[in-house]
Amino acid sequence: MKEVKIIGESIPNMPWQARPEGHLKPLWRHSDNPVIKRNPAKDVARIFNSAVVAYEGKFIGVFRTETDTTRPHLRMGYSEDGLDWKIDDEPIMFIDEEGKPYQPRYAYDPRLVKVEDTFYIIWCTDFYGAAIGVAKTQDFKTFTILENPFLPFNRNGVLFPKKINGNFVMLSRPSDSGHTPFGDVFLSESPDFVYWGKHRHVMTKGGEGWWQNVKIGGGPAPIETSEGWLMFYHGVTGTCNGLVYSMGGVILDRDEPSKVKYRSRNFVLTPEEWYEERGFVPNVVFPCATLNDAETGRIAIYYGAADTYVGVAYTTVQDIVNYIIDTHEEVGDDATIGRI
Ligand code: BMA
Repeated sequence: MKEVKIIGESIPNMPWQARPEGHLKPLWRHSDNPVIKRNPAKDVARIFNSAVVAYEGKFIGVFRTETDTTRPHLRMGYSEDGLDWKIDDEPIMFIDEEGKPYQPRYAYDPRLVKVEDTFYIIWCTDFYGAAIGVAKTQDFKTFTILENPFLPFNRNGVLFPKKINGNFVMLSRPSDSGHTPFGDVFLSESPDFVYWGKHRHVMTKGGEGWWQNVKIGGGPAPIETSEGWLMFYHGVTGTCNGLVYSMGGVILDRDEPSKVKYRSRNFVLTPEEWYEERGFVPNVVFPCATLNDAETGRIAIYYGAADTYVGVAYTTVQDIVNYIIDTHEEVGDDATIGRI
């Protein structure tokens, strides 16, 4: 087993349960999943695909909430322990860069990432169709919407938690206007969070594993480790009963993250429990955030389950990185920077 370390902060009070005895898989689920159940807040029918961070000794999150209209929007939530969440009664109210109110028509699948002293929210927004929306906050009171980084159609914007070679780096998954039947992960850089370029292809769908043969999309913000950037992502396959969303694991090069170093041919989590198999959209696990403890190597993954619930799964950096290395395969242009 390779010795692997998380490079980053420690969160000693993050949620954690040890690997159950005899459990052989790379991830294990929180014993009291789902941690967010149906009808969890005022006028909210379902919360899923949501993002959390450690904040001032506690936990704070941006949640994909759906009311009885089923149109998604974002709300803040707060937790002492990262498991029991109090969700705001109202949506996040955004302003534009001139200070005027500016509400997205819909907002879903948020990621929440701290770079230097600023928290960025990245979500799927309406910009003449599905596209990446971005906003920033420093105090979780004022939320400023920034320029749309990319043209439509695009989803799964995932920001790296630190600048690389002086630039912000964001993954995304260019797509179409509907339930995209294709899609690879790309990377773009920006010196100022306004102009994005140096676009690169990171990874393609497919390979030995059928679970990711229709499309893939980035997940939580990548975790810096001594082996490279560890990222969980979703991979989708088609069946006679519709799409199935599983979770994969990949390690990207630390200095040139458009190069894939290792990628598991196996899913690391797939719908197996009732709350993943049954719900508004059956058979979906969709990771959007992790909490990581550099001191112990513990990782807690927050994932949407069946477009209805929030689940938590655990692993350690040592276990998951070694699993990805042991089961890795090279697919397409994984080994290149992806410029052609
Ligand atoms: C994707 C997104 C996700 C959702 C998934 C499964 O296209 O819309 O929000 O979890 O489909 O329905």
